[in-house]
Amino acid sequence: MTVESTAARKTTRRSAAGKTGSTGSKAAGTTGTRRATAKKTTGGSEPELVQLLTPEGKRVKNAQYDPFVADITDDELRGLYRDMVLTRRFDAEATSLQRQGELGLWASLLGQEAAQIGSGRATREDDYVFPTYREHGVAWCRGVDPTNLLGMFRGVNNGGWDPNSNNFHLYTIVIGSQTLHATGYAMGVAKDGADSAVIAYFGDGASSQGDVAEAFTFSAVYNAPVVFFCQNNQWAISEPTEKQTRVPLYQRAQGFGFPGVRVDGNDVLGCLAVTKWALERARRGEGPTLVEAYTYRMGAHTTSDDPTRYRHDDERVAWEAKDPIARLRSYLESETDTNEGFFAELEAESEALGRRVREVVRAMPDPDHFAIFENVYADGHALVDEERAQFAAYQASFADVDAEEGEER
Ligand SMILES: Cc1ncc(C[n+]2csc(CCOP(=O)(O)OP(=O)(O)O)c2C)c(N)n1
Ligand SMILES: [Mg+2]
Repeated sequence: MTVESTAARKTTRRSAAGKTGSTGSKAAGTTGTRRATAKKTTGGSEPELVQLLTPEGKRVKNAQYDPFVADITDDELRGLYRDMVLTRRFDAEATSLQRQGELGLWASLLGQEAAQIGSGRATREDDYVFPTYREHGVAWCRGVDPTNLLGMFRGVNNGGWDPNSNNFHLYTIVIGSQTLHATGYAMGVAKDGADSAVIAYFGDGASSQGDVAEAFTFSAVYNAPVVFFCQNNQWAISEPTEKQTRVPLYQRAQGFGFPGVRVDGNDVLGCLAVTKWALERARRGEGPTLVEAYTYRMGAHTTSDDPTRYRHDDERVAWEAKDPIARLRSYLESETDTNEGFFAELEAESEALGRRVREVVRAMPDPDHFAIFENVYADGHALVDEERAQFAAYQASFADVDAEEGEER
């Protein structure tokens, strides 16, 4: 039995006895009712976690998933490390840019680098990816220039890249809806007779959405070649996972008739292997898979959020010991011939990336203020015309003020 499941059972006993335990809901400052503290293991079997690399950087054998990473070279391992370091650096830069007023908002992926790089590197060029708004690491793997991710967060465009150039769909803010887009796309892939696969990213919170349940049903009955990659980062803004489910999320798949697996989301090798396995099942026509990457959102939900209002810092500190980048570094240092020069060069490359991101963002041109009205209906609409006129009058009111100020001077 895992430590986690032991703790969960103890808490279940405590809450069944009518006492409040140290649960997520208590940490959130709400009263711990029996209903709110119902544990996720109720009704499900004990959670199993696939892990190929421990937090200490030790390789663990796994008969089922080892074959999917058996031929990985030391150079490729260094490549995964580089991906994670550069993604984290880019993410930190974007957070700073928001604090400097250069971006309106940013959703950090801090802590989720292994889940995203492992799964992203498992995809093939002809696969199609449907992300949420936090998949900066997956975008990196798909070859989307990171600066293209920033236009929407700066408010100067509605996306910033052509989805079909990299088979990486635009970021989706409507929680869970991309799982349906992915399912429909995957059904189309199957009809075309192609052997590519589709992967849909979503979060633990999104798992409660009707769209996700519909996507599970449709993909199962149509045997669609889609992988549902759920990053369980333990929080949906301020809601803990306990408020989303009574069983470990990966076990939900069973009820829909396809396999589910929980992988250590901070283990890049594990995520790579499990996602490759799931994508290959899809390619062989064996239908959907649910992968639950068990990870942690180390930062705030977005730059508009303050997690100190609803979670204890000791939780974050505990997850820091499972850092995805540190564990691969330990492995590289102890098990491969990776030298200090590699890490030093990567540091310089990170700095250069940060500089480029700053420069590109600051140089992004402001959009035409009226463009938004042109992207609503193909043939125009009376209401949009009315709103355009109202906005034009509003803009003109500033021209009057400017003129008056000019006269005073
Ligand atoms: C349909 C819908 N409902 C509510 C929201 C507001 N919202 C934005 S993010 C979020 C939480 C999502 O949590 P999760 O799925 O766990 O993803 P995470 O942000 O943790 O990556 C919510 C409720 C939304 N964007 N769309
Ligand atoms: Mg979440």
